[in-house]
Amino acid sequence: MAFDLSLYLVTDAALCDAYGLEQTVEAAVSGGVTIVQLRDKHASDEHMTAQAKRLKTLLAGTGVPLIINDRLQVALESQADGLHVGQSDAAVHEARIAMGKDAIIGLSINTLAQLQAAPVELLNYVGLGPVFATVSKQDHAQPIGFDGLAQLANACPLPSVAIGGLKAEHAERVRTAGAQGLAVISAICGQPSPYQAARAFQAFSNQDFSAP
Ligand code: TZP
Ligand code: MG
Repeated sequence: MAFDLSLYLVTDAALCDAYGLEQTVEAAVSGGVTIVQLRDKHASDEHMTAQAKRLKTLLAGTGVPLIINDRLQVALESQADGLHVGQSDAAVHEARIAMGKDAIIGLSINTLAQLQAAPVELLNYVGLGPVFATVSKQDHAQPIGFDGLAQLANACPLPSVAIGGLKAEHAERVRTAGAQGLAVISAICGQPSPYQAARAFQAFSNQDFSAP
């Protein structure tokens, strides 16, 4: 499946609770989100698989892929479009073999050494960050700032998406640093209007929002 990293929504169960997970995703996609990652550090595989199946149905026909954070079994059972793994998560090799050549597989990267060690031939994109410190991820790695982002994005042979404390007003600087898009949790999840929150990212970008 073709994918566009321009505005990458990562869900958070607690933050999405008020508005509803499916309602948040639906509104955010109407507002311009181009790719969705279901992320839940606490749910059982069964619960997450059921949610993933509902999101798959909701996203059908929109061209917006569904990526699962960490859980290969959930991705397989829900027939999600891809999997995103962190440095200490399931092996990329295993995921590629299990999910096949068309799956979208992404890896989180925080340092140049991690980028150099990444199996880029098995990946479709990388997540670079955190750009800023954030309360949305416990024990996140050292923030890299826009300079670190630029260094990693420019050294990276794959499309990249920046993450960590990003808001609409950062869209321009992220693109200037060389990343294809912004990944966000709290700038959309838990906002009074996830639709307006997603739209705000386009207002801050005076360029075409799609990946080059
Ligand atoms: N990985 C690095 S930072 C982060 C993740 C999942 C959380 C991003 O959340 P927010 O609210 O957009 O800062
Ligand atoms: Mg992880």
